Amino acid sequence: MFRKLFHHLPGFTVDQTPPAASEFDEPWRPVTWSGANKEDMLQKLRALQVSVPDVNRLNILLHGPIGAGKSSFINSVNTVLQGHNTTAALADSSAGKSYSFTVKFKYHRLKKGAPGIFYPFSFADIMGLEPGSSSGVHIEDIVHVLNGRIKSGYVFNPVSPIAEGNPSYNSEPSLKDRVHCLVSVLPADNISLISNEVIQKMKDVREKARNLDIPQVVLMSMVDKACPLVNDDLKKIYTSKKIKDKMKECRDKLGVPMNCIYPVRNYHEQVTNDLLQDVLILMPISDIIRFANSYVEDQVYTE
Ligand SMILES: Nc1nc2c(ncn2[C@@H]2O[C@H](COP(=O)(O)OP(=O)(O)OP(=O)(O)O)[C@@H](O)[C@H]2O)c(=O)[nH]1
Ligand SMILES: [Mg+2]
Repeated sequence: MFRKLFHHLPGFTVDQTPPAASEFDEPWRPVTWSGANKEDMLQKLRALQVSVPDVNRLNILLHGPIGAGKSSFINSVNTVLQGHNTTAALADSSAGKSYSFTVKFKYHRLKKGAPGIFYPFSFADIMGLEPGSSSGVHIEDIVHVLNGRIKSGYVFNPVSPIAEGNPSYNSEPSLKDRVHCLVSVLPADNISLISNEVIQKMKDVREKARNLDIPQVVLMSMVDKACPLVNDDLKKIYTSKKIKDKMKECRDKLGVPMNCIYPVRNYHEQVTNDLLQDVLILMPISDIIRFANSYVEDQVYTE
């Protein structure tokens, strides 16, 4: 306003710099948004066989703050694989919730065409990490899950971790019971609001997984909420500066390299599949499954 009024006066120079662009000219990570690429990724998943005969299924564990979109991601994987809307791991839409909806530990199997046939990988999400030591899931419980000591169906107790002797406690876990890839989920629209305590818990879990050599991936959900450009056109995911900034925030908070962070838009309102959304979800799934498979292979063949 001030500039507008006085810019004609001698000695008053107007800043001619154009406003910073919100987009890069070229995507900084290549994506092939075609139906053929989607089919190719789906075909590889359909053909997948676990490299180790004793491991019939790859176990993928998702962890992260309450409402980060963990259950929605599992539903999204199912939706992409089935080609239609599903509700395998119930997600909760109640606004502003401060408790976690997912309290039961369960690996969700993914149906593969014919009845009774499942993909050789499954996903579990762990009850949201909450600030304070007396709420949310205990770090000891997460470590038990990583080691395969907690059986499917266990309901987490926020007061105390599982005890030996509990019917859901597996005292002799083997490679097939362990977690084969750990996925940390952060919401793009809210990263800065996540408490340091929750971030520290996530880093602790990551460190425990690292000690067990478990491969790790970070998913950044809610990209549509974080960036209007991406909300309008998902193809702008790797040209949006906002999204790259949010990914850098994830990198700095968790201390992970950019190349293991994947932005996704979960299925949560739509009932029909969208090609762009499917491709963006299939990219991390393909890598997660590949990392998990090579982890079990390494555990057996390099010992
Ligand atoms: N716009 C948008 N909403 C999403 C996305 N992912 C999840 N949601 C919504 O966010 C809310 C929380 O998602 P959930 O999947 O229940 O989150 P969660 O991490 O499983 O939460 P807890 O089990 O409570 O720890 C739900 O209302 C979802 O519909 C996304 O990518 N974009
Ligand atoms: Mg959940």
